[in-house]
Amino acid sequence: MFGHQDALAYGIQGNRRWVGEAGRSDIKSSTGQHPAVIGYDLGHLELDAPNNLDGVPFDQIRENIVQTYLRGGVNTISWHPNNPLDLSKTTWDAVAPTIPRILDNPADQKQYLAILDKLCTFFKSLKGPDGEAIPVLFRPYHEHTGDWFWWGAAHCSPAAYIAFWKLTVDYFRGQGVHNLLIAYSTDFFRDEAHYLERYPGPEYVDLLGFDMYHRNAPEQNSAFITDTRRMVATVSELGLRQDKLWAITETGLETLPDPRWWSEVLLPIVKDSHLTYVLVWRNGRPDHYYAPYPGQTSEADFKKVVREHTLLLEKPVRKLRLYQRP
Ligand code: BMA
Repeated sequence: MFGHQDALAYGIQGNRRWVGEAGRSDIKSSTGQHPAVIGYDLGHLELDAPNNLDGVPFDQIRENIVQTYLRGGVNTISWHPNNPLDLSKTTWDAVAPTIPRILDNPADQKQYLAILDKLCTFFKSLKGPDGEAIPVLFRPYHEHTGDWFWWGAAHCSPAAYIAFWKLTVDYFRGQGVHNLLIAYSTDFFRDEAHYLERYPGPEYVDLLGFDMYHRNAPEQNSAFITDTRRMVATVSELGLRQDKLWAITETGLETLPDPRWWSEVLLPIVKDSHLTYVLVWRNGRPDHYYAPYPGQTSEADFKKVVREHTLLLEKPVRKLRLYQRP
């Protein structure tokens, strides 16, 4: 399946943005259908803000999750939270030692769990027309092999990260949140041991993923393809062994200057990989986007790959009837 972050929230139109138009997505404008997988982010829900960190109203996120579920698409949620112990610090501010404090200090832990309560309320509010809970793929504390988020590798030990993950997932379960599939999603990793260094175990994860961006095209094309294929092989071997799904949870080439990026870079990576999905990041601004839109340089190539290969948009996925509605 092909996924796009914030696909329904905004996009690019020439050198401008469009924002919040019901039923619109850049992929649909190009191909006639939405992506099969839609990504959302809950960053700033912890602040009780009306909009997420990229300006998308939470009410609109909820509505788009419901509508996507009804159309037969798949919803995945990431979270770029501010620091739970100092909400004035962003997701990118290193405030050591946040995780050890949450684990060891009861007052700090209480403060953290109060933030998780806000997510519980949001997850429980995802209901279909018959009151049924809508399943979503939740991907917390991602890219943790990197150091740029407060939960990154430089800011806590592997044991602390694992304990923190278990605390979080156990808390959701304890609060009766049962509509989550959980994605474990590193950034770049060297090998299986590195991938598994902070893995909380098969009881706490449903999907094995990683984020990997293509930078410095075209010089880095073959290195990107080789590295990413190697990482796909690792998660697919592990997925088969542990009976988990696997996916490329974020990727893309910013502003897509290569007219054949889809067929010549992405396709060699995803072909025959049995990945559940590959998601490209958001079409945030004319200088920060990862999916084609009408008139974009790589649009024709994207359409060709969708037409000729097994990169699925929403319509064929809808026919699979992934969800059995009661
Ligand atoms: C990053 C960028 C930021 C954004 C963040 C969370 O990769 O797109 O502009 O705020 O993701 O969506």
